[in-house]
Amino acid sequence: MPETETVLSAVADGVLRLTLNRPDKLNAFNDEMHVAMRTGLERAHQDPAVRAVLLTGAGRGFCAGQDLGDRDPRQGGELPDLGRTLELFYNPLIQLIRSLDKPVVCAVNGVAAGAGANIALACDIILAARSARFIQSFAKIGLVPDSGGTWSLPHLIGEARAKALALTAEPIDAETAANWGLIWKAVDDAALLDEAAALAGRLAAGPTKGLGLTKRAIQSAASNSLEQQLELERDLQREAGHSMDYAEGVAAFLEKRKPDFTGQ
Ligand code: LHQ
Repeated sequence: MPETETVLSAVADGVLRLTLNRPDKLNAFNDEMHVAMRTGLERAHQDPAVRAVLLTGAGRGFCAGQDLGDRDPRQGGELPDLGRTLELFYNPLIQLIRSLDKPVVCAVNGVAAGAGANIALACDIILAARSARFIQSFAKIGLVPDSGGTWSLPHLIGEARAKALALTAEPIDAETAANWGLIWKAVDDAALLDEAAALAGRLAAGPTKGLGLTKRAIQSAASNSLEQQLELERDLQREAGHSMDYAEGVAAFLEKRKPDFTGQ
């Protein structure tokens, strides 16, 4: 894997930590950073040693979305095809997070704006520093929320709040985001990374197969009827029941000891 500076990548105890690393730009995405994120997430898909992902940002911000200097309309010439940018970079990024059959924890360490906010929302469990803010900045520059924002916002917080956030671009703080159900919880700034790392570590030591199937089932609920969902649960439970971690989990329970899950 190429060692890139725009995304720091390290695996320890089953957790792949990806740290967005353009702190001077509040970790806004340029093309190089997109490629580095893609590489990191593809590794998460392929490497059995990776059993959970922790995504965070370096410096005072989490991510300010697209680097607007990279798409400067003042430079003249042909107008950029932003749809192409989504097709090439943002859409595959969101799909890589959602389709990963391992948990993705996001530690939102500071401001999350534009696509940066919606990348955070695509993760499975989101913790945010109390000082962090979530901003659907798109309206300020005449764009439409992307990176799944127009899907995740109404699903998570309902149409009324989704529209207000997207149309006004008003920031909300971490506490409000947690109270609304946009994220899991707000954490004291100093405790954020330790708490998120501990959570990711716990998940990485868990029954990876079952956790991955659980993620898939919950994500399927948005487009399934109850009947379809019950059938899906049947199929996924069948698969989970054939995992070694199920056998280990039950054995450990009956033997009154801690389970030693291998992820198989
Ligand atoms: C930045 C950025 C940034 C460059 C801060 N770019 N430098 C998809 C398809 C294709 C194209 C378009 O976009 C998309 C998706 C999107 O993400 S669109 C939304 C793009 N993001 C934004 O509109 C957010 C822009 N940033 C801001 O509004 C503010 O920076 C926030 C509210 C995030 C933070 O404000 P402050 O805490 O006051 O920090 P700051 O504004 O002073 O920023 C610090 C530095 O970071 C500053 O650079 P400088 O050299 O002056 O210190 C900013 O220019 C730079 N920066 N965001 N997106």
